[in-house]
Amino acid sequence: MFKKALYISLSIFSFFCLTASAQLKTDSGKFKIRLNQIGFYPNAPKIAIVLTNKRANFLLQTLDKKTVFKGLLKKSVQPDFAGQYSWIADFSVYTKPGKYILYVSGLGASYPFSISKNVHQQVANASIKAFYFMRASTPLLEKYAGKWHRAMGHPDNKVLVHASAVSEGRPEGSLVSSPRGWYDAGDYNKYIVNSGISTYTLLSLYEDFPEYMKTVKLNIPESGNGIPDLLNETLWNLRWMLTMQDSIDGGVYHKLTNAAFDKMEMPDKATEPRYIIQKSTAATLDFTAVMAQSARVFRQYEVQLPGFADSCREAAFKAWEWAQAHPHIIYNKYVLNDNFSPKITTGDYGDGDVRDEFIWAASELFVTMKDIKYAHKVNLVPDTKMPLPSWSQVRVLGYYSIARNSERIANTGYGNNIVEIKKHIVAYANGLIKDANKTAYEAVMYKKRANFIWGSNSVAANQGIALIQAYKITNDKKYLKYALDNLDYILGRNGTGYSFVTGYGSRTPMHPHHRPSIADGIVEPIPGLLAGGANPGDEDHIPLPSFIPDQAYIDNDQAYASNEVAINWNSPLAYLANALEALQNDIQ
Ligand code: G3I
Ligand code: 9MR
Repeated sequence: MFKKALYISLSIFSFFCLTASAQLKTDSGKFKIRLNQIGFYPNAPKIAIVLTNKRANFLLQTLDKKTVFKGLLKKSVQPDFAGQYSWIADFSVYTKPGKYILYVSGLGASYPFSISKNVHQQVANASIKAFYFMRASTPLLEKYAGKWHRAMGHPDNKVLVHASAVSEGRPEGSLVSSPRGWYDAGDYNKYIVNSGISTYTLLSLYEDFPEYMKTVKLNIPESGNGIPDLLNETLWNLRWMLTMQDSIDGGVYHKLTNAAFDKMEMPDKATEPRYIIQKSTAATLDFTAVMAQSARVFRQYEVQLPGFADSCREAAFKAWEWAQAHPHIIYNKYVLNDNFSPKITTGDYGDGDVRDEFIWAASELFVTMKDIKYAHKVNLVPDTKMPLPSWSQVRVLGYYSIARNSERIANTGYGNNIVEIKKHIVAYANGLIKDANKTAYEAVMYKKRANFIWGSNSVAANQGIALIQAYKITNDKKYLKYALDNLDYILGRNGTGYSFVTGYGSRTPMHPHHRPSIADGIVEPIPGLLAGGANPGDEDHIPLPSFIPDQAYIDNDQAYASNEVAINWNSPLAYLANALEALQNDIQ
């Protein structure tokens, strides 16, 4: 009976989906004109990608169909991953604020968009507010969460010590309290490794743009307490992270999790037992780095948060010592599950190579303590490689910190190395932008197929961060244009035609793999969340409409390999969107 009802409702659902997508295909201007669906800064570059096979005119029109600019499509220099050339509508010279559409004869009109100052302000704010919606251990009240208000889930004040996590004073099955923190993603678990880069990225947004970030108000419970809201939100996770350290030996647990992923239910219904799982070197070093960074950031808020910066610094020291003594404790789910029960089948964030974690942790301690001994403890620059940051590759996060704090550490005797690190960052950015304009979507993201992995949108956003670092080092405005191209990519100028941020754009994910968005009975998913993005890997085995790298995406709530959300994807989006808002007058 249930199955039959499910079948009928699925059929009706698929009918509507097919009808909707057929409609979109016939409404081909909306589908075939790919642009940032939010809009453009008046003085910045403005392009759209038009999927057509011949040169044509395009018109920029007001919403009441008045043509304000006319141009000719230009053919892309290179084809896309499917071998198709695209056509580019460039209307950068038009600068008058307003609401517009692009019209291409034979195709029709694009989605409407704005030309205005602060054009990304709302999506930028929402990308940080999204973290509030990810909070564990607290109810989300209507005055902050609007229609997405919900009951408290996961108090996490009685978390079981898993057999893998046993230590002096903490026998198996004993209880620890580890509340707060953000849910990692579409699941309800909390992982230190992924919290590391996510929290760092938000703190870095503050370190790079403190004056701008002080003006950003998010309407969260702490708003108005004298601390910028970005930092207030970050504190929610930092306070959780601090509880994940074993205060006796300084080691940090890899994760706090259920044994298996929860059903698609609301947080307060998901009441399976929670465990802290084995300490790991990666988690401990990521923790060291974030606590060291946090100690220097929150030093300025001593009045509001007496003692907090000191607690972070002490936690960082203890964690660093543990990592020295345990340099290769790797989280490996197979080893873990062969030796302990219950078996733990949630996310891994396992990383067998912790050399980059040592570099990052040492860099942050060096910058915070202004003490070169940390820079000498680990060879910070073993070679000239600059791997793009991700949860498993954190080396360059340390370099960004060194570069952004170069004045702070100017007298430590590390001088030439700082110059070298800055050069490497700039060289990396130069590599990213080389020939990016020749790609079919005129974006850095389009240079390599290999960018289209699980969480590909975070690749685009992290490339944007690298470009902004290069701008900060050189003051050369050209980098900002390329950073903006990748934001345009995320907001609609891409092979899927989606703006990947829930609630921001005309065609946005409606079915992200995100338990509250699935279970809350509200049509619109929680806003401000970045979907993982195009990924031909198809690890979830949900049939994709295409395996062409930049088109391999489906808005299906089971499709976790392309349509999940995650804190380490939202944080670089938050960085990129807010940084560009802060720098909007410099984009050329
Ligand atoms: O980096 C390699 C790349 O070199 C290679 O070309 C490519 C080809 O497959 O694979 C790339 O690795 C992939 C990696 O993601 C990229 O970051 C792996 O195949 C892929 O399995 C791995 O997926 C990770 C996934 O967990 C499965 O472990 C994602 O990074 C990671 O974001 C995701 O994280 C999950 C948590 O476990 C649980 N919570 C949700 C969260 C988001 O989905
Ligand atoms: O919901 C889980 C998501 O957070 C993970 O990224 C993903 C991959 O580890 O797994 C999801 O959980 C699925 C599980 O792996 C297999 N059974 C179905 C679960 C829900 O789709």
